[in-house]
Amino acid sequence: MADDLITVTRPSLPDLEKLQPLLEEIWKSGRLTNGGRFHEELEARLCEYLGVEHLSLFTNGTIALVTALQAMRVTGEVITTPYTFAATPHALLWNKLKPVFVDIEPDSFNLDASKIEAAITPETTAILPVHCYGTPANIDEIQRIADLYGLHVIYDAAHAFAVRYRGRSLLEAGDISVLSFHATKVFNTFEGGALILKDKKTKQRVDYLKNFGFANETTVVAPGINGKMNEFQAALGLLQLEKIDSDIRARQSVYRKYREELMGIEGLQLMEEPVDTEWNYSYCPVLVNESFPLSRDDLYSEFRKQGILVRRYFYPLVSDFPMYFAPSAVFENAADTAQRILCLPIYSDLNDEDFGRIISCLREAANGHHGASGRGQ
Ligand code: T4K
Repeated sequence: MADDLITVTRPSLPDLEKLQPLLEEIWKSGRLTNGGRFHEELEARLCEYLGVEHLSLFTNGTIALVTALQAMRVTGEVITTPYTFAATPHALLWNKLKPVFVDIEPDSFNLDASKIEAAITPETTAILPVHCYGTPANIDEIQRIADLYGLHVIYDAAHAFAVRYRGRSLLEAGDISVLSFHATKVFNTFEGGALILKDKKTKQRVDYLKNFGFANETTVVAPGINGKMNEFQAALGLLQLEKIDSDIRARQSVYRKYREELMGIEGLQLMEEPVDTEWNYSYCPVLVNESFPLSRDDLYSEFRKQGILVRRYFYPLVSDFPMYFAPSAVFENAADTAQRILCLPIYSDLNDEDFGRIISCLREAANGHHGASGRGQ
């Protein structure tokens, strides 16, 4: 394997010198966590930037998701997608909720809203869709169903930082949206996350829940968790926010270069940019179709041999994990997508040389000039 690995993503970081004065301030004040000045400032700045009214910062996206379900007092069964990262259904199990998986649409990779109603039972209290790869889920239809059946909608928007849909923040959809600021995300604070909330009262409840349930020094209103973002993460977030627009523009340009290159390669299908959407280009998902000479897994191995660490997000399906597996459950589109998906490297400073290596590997595979044996051999 080559020394100069290309990974599926690489975090964007601010100049280290810019962080130094903020760290000095933290050191001087001795305020390290529990709602310090940087935490408060980042909440305000993110609301402004994202175009939302209420936001609560978290130590990571998973704890934020666990807390969102608790905040909405979700019980019983929750309808969700099998085509997602483990954190989505795990957050349900942490709340002793039962995930009920519903298949995805083949093009958007998002929950198929037309199949939700058939999965609703008297125990259903919420829908937990994912805006997979930052592509908006079918928010109108999901809301219509939720209103009809009296269900909560909590969006796992871990991939959807800064995504705008029909001129508004996508994060306004549903009762709560959950963001991740993990190192691998478009906007990162090393680890981190946030909840986008509809009103002051819910924001207050969430702020209590992420601090063990403390409403004040002596009153604990619920068995909350420690989900607080610390001052280091928040200070870093303020610097990350200064360059987020240029980071997204750089990702867009990488994505569009992929589009040009992939148009000439039979059997590879790059995800379409969603319509009416200001996208964040967080992932570069490609379907490896039957007409491509190599199977998805052979292409994956070929990349790895050349030191290019592409990923199969999301394979295997979470519904195939032992804690969720139901032998009779078949999610046709999700299963098919999980077998064909490959996420190519995308990040803001992916340079021309590395991009060239990725494309050469794809071209060689397309032309049969590689070590792998090809389909059916
Ligand atoms: N909901 C959804 C839909 C999600 O996708 C996620 C997270 C969550 C909820 C939960 O949010 P958090 O609790 O994480 O805030 C990664 C991430 O760990 C995970 O955050 C993300 N989804 C998931 C899709 O991807 P892995 O196991 O693939 O990460 P890893 O360590 O293999 O990293 C992938 C590549 O990124 C590495 O090859 C190199 C690069 N990388 C990674 C890290 C951690 C870096 O260059 N620097 C780094 O520090 O899960």
